[in-house]
Amino acid sequence: MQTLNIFPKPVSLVVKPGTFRITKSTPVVASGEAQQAGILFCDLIAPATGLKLPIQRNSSAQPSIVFKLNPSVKLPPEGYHLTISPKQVTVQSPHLAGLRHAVQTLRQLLPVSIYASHPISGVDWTMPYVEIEDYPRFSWRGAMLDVVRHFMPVEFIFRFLDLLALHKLNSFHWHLTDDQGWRVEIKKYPRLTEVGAWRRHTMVGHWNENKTTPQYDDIRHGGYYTQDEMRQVVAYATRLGINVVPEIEMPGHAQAAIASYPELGNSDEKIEVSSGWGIHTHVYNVEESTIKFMQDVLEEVMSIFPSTFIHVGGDEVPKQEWKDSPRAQQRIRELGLSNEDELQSYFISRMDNFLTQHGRRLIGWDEILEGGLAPNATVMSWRGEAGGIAAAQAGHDVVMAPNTYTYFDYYQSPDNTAEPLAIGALLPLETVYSYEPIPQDIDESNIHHILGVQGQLWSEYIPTPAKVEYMVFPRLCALAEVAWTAAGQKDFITFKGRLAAHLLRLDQLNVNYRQLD
Ligand code: TNX
Repeated sequence: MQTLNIFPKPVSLVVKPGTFRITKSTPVVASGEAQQAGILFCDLIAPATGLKLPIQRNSSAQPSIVFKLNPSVKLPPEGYHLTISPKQVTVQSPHLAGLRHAVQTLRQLLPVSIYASHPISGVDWTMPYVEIEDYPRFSWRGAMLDVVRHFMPVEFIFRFLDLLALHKLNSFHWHLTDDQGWRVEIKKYPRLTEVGAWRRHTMVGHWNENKTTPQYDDIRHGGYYTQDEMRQVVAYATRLGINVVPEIEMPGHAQAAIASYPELGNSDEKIEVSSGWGIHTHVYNVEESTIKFMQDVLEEVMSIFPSTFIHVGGDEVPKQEWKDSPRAQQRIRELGLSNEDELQSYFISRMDNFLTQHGRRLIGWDEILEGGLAPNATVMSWRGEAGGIAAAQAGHDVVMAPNTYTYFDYYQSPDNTAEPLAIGALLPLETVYSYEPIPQDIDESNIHHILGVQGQLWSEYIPTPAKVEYMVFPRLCALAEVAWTAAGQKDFITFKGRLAAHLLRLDQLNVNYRQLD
């Protein structure tokens, strides 16, 4: 009997003696919406097995693999029930999301070469008899990827989504705009990508070593995603059970947009798309025309991304330009506000109203709390947990993304010299695993506001997909378990053992993960 290593660890798992064998004539039985899960299963096992399993609507007598949407199975959201017995594999869930997670579990029950990209001969495609009941602890299980500081080709986005789904993560936060580039095609404002998607060159080495005489390479860098490509990404993600949350930064991290449309800025200074790192001083002005511009952008963004949540950034907004600008000061008075923090809140509130009117929900980094939180806003808490706690206590939803536990751009080992260049700090695997997303100081009645947890990959020092994989894995495996598995079921020692076996799957997929210590 093979060792069982379902990842993240399921709620309950009972193994029985015996195995179920998949052959070329094993039918997959699914009807209605459940067919989507059946097709996903067939598609995912086809490359390694070389099998094209027949898909049927109705059950037949022979051994078969059945996917069933069953509203009477009582399970929390995204839960599934899986039984493998001599005659039948049965997957049941009240929701399609649960059936999709079960597909990933089934794949993990097969021999590890199921993850190969080409047919492997001489393997018996068997799964042990099991009884599994499984559901996630949190509804937001996310990963953020910054494709601005370094552009990532769309093919890699598909691969990244595959890897998220494998870990039962369900939210892909796509950081699409920043000082160093604008990566979303917006039909109404073509200069955002004609100008804003490109920078002349890029800083070489660490920002700390570049403060006096910055060094740059001589390579133009950039790229963007067309609306068609982004729609393909959304479709691909949906099929895997992943929601794509786009992020359009405002009112800071705006230099690429201001370089494209200078009227969005606060001065006549000619600025370029940034080539360096750190917090930038150029922010949007708060003219009505700029608010309209951002809402036009959001309108196109909403037409591409069906996600309820739309991320508007809101982090790291230096207030100096607003302090220095007579126009911004006049706006503060006109709007009856008392300071620049409130001006930022005003900006975000206008977006909150706009998104709410369109049936969407605004989410932003915890700085959106500073001048007063917009009424319907959800907070992503990155500067530790304080912002998340304050927001939850005030009755707002929260996604926990504290840098101290979830920033995968930090070093993985205290011995930096043996590691590729990173932004700094230290975040070892064990620290990620130890994270408890529900802080002690939240009242019982507000705990439900903690939607979940998310890992972040900022890409200042991450120029290639291979390095993304190095920084993300295996830390994302730990985060997946933080997000899925009940706190009482977690144990780092046994996790590490299971992880070693799980990494064999990533080997088959040629994931460039960091080796375990
Ligand atoms: C802070 S986290 C930022 C990013 C940087 C990151 C580097 C956040 C909301 N803003 O702009 O890339 O630190 O770790």
